[in-house]
Amino acid sequence: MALYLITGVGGFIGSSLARALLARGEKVRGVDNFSTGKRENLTEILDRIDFCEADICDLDAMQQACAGVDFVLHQAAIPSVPKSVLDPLGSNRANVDGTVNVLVAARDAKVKRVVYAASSSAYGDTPTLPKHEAMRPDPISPYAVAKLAGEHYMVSFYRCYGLETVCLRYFNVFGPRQDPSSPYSGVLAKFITSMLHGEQPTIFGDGEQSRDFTYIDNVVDGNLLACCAPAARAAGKVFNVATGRRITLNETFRALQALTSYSGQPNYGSERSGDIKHSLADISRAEADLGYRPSVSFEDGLRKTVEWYRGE
Ligand code: UD2
Repeated sequence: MALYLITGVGGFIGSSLARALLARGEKVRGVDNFSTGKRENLTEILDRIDFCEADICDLDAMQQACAGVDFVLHQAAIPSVPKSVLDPLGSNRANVDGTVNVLVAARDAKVKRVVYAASSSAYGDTPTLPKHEAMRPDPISPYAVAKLAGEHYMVSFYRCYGLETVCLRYFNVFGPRQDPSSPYSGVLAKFITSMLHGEQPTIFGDGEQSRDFTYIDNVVDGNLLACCAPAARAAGKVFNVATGRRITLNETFRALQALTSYSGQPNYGSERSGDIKHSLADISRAEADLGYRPSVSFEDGLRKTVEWYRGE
């Protein structure tokens, strides 16, 4: 049994990781400042995790949180392209300063490995598809820059201090518990909840932008594999975690029409600043070095997610 620290444990991804680890009989400690995470996500597991309400920018709190920890799953972030365009300083503070704090605390506590929630946004709008890890990053939004800076810090802490770090570039994660309520929420959480309520969703742009939408269970698998992969294959490296298929927002809307019985049409608004047009991952590196395989397809994940929001 190992002790895992999850930063951002109240978030959609962090709380899913906590559930999966508890189900495997592992010990979980978690921190969250509830800036984007939610207490409700922890309701039925709070008595089984060692939880501390703390900000990752608080170095003392991170040092306490890292004491005795084997693995850190660093998920805490302000995860939004448009929010970072409005508030680049806030994005930098949480996503860069916070990450360096976590790394310093993990290094000093002699944690075995840190797995970091990196972002597909690092690739930017380069025309080459699929995106593979050897490509030169070309971030557009402040969020993408901050997430990429976090990756570089991860690699730097491996090179300079020998702290084993693994960066997982998540591609548009979706699934149960993703918060639909903020204007900055992920598109699928927003679309599903509005369509289930009979409300018209808004597509920013022409809807022909595409994403490699990745169901949460695949991301959980990626994290668990990243913790146990041999250091020679994983430490100091960056991996795409995705499905390896892309779908446009227009296609997604039609798939959701069938699943939610929404009969209206989308409202088309103006394109969002900082957005990228197409995103698709090459997942061969994660397959080869981590033994990663996406176990849940986009269609199955979408169905499970709709069922969850419907309360089934
Ligand atoms: C980026 C990253 C993703 C993750 C995420 C964190 C890319 C390709 N992906 O996601 O991996 O790090 O940031 O937030 O950079 N949209 C609508 N209507 C809405 C909401 C969104 O049309 O009501 C559009 C939006 O303009 C975009 C697409 O849907 O074209 C996806 O938007 P998103 O905010 O769900 O995720 P994205 O791609 O910014």
